[in-house]
Amino acid sequence: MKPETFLGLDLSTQSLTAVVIDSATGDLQQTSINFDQSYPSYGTTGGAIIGEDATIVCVDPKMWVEALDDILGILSRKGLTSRIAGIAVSGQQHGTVYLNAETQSCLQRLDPSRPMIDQIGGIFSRPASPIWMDSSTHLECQEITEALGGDAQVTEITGSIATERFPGPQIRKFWKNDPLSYKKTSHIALVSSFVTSLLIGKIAPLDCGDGFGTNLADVRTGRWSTEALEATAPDLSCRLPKLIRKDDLAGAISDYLVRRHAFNEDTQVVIGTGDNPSSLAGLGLLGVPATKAISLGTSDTYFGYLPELLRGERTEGHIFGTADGAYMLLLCFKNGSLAREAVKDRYGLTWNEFSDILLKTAPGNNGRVMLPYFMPEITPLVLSPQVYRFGGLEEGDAASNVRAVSEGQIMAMAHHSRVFGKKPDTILVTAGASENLGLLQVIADVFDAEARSFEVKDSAALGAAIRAAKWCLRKRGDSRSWRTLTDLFTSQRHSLVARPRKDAVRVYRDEGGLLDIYAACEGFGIGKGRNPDKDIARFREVFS
Ligand code: XUL
Repeated sequence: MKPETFLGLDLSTQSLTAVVIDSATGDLQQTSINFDQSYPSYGTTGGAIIGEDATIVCVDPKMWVEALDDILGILSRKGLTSRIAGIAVSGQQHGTVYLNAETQSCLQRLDPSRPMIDQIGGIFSRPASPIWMDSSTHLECQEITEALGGDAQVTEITGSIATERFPGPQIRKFWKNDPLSYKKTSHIALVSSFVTSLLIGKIAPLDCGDGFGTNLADVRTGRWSTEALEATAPDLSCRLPKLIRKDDLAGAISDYLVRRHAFNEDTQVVIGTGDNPSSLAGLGLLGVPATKAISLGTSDTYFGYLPELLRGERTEGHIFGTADGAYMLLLCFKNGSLAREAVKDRYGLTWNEFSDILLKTAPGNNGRVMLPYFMPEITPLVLSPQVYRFGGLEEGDAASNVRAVSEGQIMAMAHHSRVFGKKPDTILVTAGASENLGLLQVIADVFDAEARSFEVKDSAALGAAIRAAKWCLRKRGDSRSWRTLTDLFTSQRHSLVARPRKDAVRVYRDEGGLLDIYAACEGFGIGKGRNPDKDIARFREVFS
């Protein structure tokens, strides 16, 4: 039978998910492996190892290798692999994998009768991969910024200010702290290109979706930036993968995987990308700038499509590339689901009870606001974790804390997303917490926009499968659009919708409303503003 299905693999923070789609029938099958549960010997919590110094967060990349071999084994035992025509990878962004000169030859000599992990232990020149949750490179960010001439210059070239979790500052720190291991490193991969390399049995290129989130590429040209590379570490260019502007072929699947997991030898592997650019494709938002997306996963992200680069100075938000060769803008909040979970668990609630509280309590929380920095935060930058409570928010009051953590998170998004300009009319909500109707209602009210949960929970894995499908189908002369492909896998499914409620919108968005109070609290919390108590008192007079 002609291979007709497409596989998307999403290696996210906590799990590896495989989505297999059939472009003829619209069928979709999904399987996941949770890292903490399946690989306890790697000692991860939530898929990561958080150091005593909470700014240091890493993973042993061998865990990802095991997970890949295992998930492909599951697909093979289900009889799915032989029909797969194309594969693409979505990876948690910014994580780096350090590989030595043996890598390529080792990947080509793998024996299909043995697990991958037993044969490739020797390719790593650094045992730990720093991941996106790491924020230990503040000093290196300052050094890079100074070398490039300031925040505005770094943003103009690389699309973001020098950012702690990005590969540039991470590589600089590695080179400074361990120059010998840096010397032994022949290839530096990102998570998406690393997993793609394992699929094709050779060093894979990197796409601009992930490549722009490095502080190393020039977003204006789509090439590695000589200035940024020089500001980062010596002889870096020969260690980085080839940078590719938009969807393209990475290579054919390796012989090892054909024989080990019964893939068809014609299976094509399309270039991988980061989980957020992949989600953008999966959500059907390529070419659709008016609708924005919120992903409520381990990290919360707010993102949208940009047909062209933003003009003017900016220090917030990150520019990444997209599968169609354009751009997206993204804000990332580290205290996402783990912060919500900390509050839920503190009061012994279920997710349904959490959602019910949000649906039953009053928007605005009578001026009680939380800044939920349970761990270091990315937006705004907070390196020492601390939970701030304002307006007399008592720690013992479960309902007020549930509302405060949710409003605090969503208002942070609304406040910082002003960098996008016009507010959206519709927001698609994806990832784990998108099933939570209470959170959807807070999003709708704070943004004054319809909030709609996305039908497929892992839009990043779906996006990867769609990227594989789009590339392979185009080669066969089938030019179905991104939107048509997404609709094929989503339009029959159920989705939750929350519409903005006029009175609630006023509480947040009128002058002196809770969004203004949030801005004052955040300014005070990060040491850049005055005490917000008087503003909160005025808010209560007007809105309570
Ligand atoms: C985005 C970011 C996270 C990771 C993990 O900049 O750091 O969203 O991609 O999902």
